Amino acid sequence: MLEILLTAIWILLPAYTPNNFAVITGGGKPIDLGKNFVDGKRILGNGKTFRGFLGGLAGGLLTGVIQYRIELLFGFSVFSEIPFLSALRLFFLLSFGSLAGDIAGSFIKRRMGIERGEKAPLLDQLDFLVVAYLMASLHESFWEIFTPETIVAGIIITPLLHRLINYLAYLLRLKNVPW
Ligand code: CTP
Ligand code: MG
Ligand code: K
Repeated sequence: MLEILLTAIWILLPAYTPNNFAVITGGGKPIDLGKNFVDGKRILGNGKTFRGFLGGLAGGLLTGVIQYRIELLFGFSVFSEIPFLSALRLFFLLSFGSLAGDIAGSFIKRRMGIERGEKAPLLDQLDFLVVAYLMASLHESFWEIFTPETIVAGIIITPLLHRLINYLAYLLRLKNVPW
């Protein structure tokens, strides 16, 4: 049980860290270029920026590469089950999927009339995860690394971890609100 939880967290780290890196690197030109949707509200809002996206992607890739090194160093294999370049493509899919899911979440929030930075329970915590899973499932070795148990464990544990991590980011004054 604990092993499944820890494995799920380990596998999902390249999907978790992009949003934290985005908080640090974000700012500047918004991805929606400041434009409104047909409903007169912003398409995505100022919380989704190119710099945040690119920093997040770089951060997710870096996380995966470090994890791969740690596995080789300490002699266990989750990602190192597959060759490095193949793992690198999986890190990309997890990070990119995470950021794309976060953008999709903002799009939905704006359509629901929820302002940038306002919380949307469950949506905020699962948007990035669902799209990260979908993107990762495009990888040929997806089922060598993910199991149905780790996938379900990820869905259960992520909202809890998300709250914990955002609260820490808030305490560290990286975020203005604890969600
Ligand atoms: N961020 C960014 N670019 C992204 C994602 C995040 O610049 N693609 C930065 C922004 O500074 C954002 C912060 O990370 O404010 C926190 O991300 P998030 O909570 O997803 O954004 P919110 O500001 O809460 O906006 P939204 O309501 O649209 O989720
Ligand atoms: Mg937010
Ligand atoms: K979000």
